[in-house]
Amino acid sequence: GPLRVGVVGVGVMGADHARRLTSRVTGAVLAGVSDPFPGRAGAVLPGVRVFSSALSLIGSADVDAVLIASPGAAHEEQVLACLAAGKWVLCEKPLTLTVASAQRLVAAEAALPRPLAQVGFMRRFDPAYTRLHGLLPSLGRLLLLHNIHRNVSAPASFTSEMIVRDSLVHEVDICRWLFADEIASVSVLSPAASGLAPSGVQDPQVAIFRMAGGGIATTEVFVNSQVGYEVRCEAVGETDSAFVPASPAPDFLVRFAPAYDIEVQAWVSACSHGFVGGPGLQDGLAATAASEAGVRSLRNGGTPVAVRDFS
Ligand code: ISE
Repeated sequence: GPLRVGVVGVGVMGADHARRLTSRVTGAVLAGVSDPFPGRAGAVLPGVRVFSSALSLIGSADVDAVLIASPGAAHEEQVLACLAAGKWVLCEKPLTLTVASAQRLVAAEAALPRPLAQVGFMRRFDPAYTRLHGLLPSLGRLLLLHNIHRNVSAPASFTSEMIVRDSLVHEVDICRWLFADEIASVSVLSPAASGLAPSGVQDPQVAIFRMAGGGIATTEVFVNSQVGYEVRCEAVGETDSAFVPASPAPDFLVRFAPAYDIEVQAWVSACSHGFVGGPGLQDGLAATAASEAGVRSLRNGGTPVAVRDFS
């Protein structure tokens, strides 16, 4: 029968995934949802089954696979519960907020007969990014990446640190993937803050990643840009360049709808065939290590901070 998927956390992202699972994804059914706010859970879709907690959903005999869309701080306990129960899991980014926490997940999965977890770095599934990845061999050795990542606005609760951990983390993963290399050090600079960002929030930020092999990636991340949801990526090689154009969208749910659809469909299909593909816990750990360095750099006036190497 179809893969029975439970969704943990139905904020903006989890609610979108719940709708995706019931409408556009084939081979899966939505087995139920959980959320700390039960009213929000029940309101996601008519007739949806609401579990009283994340752990009761994960432990349910009616759930084969779990899509975790709770905040990052809740992920460790929930992913560990999935691994202990032998459930497939797709965990939204950021995997965890600390390296130690991500390492516990990697260790728990390594003790299992096979990997069960995928991390929600959906840009790897976006058609424009996939195309750029495919063009890389024709650009000569990759030297530089230039990224722009703008949101119209962020919730008032979105701190300077979250700009690194929740937003910039996408470029962290994309740079590791496109360079096929690890990030050696991170600098996060704070230009003059926009007066339209909440007071005290360093927005925009400019990040510089030095790759272990010598490449460099620059990223502007500006989450209260007012302008639109704009994500671009230009790759500069020795002989040619290519880019992911900014395709105008109001927000990430719209801009990356195809990426989320392809990601979740690929996950469902893989689990149904007994494996997980896509970015895994090791990628989540590497991203958390880079974010940790980024947060430290941000606090230290943009000085480069070395990234712990777990490759
Ligand atoms: C959000 O969590 C995302 O993942 C989006 O892709 C990103 O653009 C946004 O800045 C984050 O808050």
